[in-house]
Amino acid sequence: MSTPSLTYFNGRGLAESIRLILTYLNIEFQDNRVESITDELRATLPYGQLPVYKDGDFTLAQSASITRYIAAKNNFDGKTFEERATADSINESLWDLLRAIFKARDQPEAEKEKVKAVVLPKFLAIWEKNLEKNQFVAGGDALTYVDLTFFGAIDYLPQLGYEFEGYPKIKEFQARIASIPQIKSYIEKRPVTKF
Ligand SMILES: N[C@@H](CCC(=O)N[C@@H](CS)C(=O)NCC(=O)O)C(=O)O
Repeated sequence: MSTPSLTYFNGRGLAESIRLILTYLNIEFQDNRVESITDELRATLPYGQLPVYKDGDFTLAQSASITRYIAAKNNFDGKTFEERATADSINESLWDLLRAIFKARDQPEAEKEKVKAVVLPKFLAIWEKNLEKNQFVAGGDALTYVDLTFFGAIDYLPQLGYEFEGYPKIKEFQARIASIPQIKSYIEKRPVTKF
């Protein structure tokens, strides 16, 4: 069996959650980090964009779909319909926040302040409440991929310029995931990137 490959730019962006899931699952993968999308590469991309995941003859684009594919293939997407749907729902909420943050990057300062003062606290409060009730983000009795995507997003916030305080359950969760041996070792070794 060939080693799967993940191709993205040299940054966390839309690919870090995929890297974290693969790392947690101890799946060896080629972490291809490109400077740009050459015409040759673009011709192989289903939507002309990155990330792209290749697993044998199977090529998959769209970051959230890649995470779900890897999770489903490795029984890491939840044990019940409800757990899987909750994982999916929270995963989407992470992207709602990250997309708002990415969009604000090219906007006037007031837009970034709005994300800081309104959008970010809204999501953090919801996720904090969830973790007051549940040990795992999707609510079951074991980790699922969304624990890793959630960790990836929370852990990314300071690099994106959004520090946060006052959410003890989220901080506790972040520390818990960061201490998982393979995640700890990955974080220690991963390249320091601009984005
Ligand atoms: N919905 C897609 C968005 C992919 C996307 O916007 N990729 C960007 C990088 S973050 C890209 O490839 N930009 C280069 C280009 O469009 O030429 C996903 O989640 O994978």
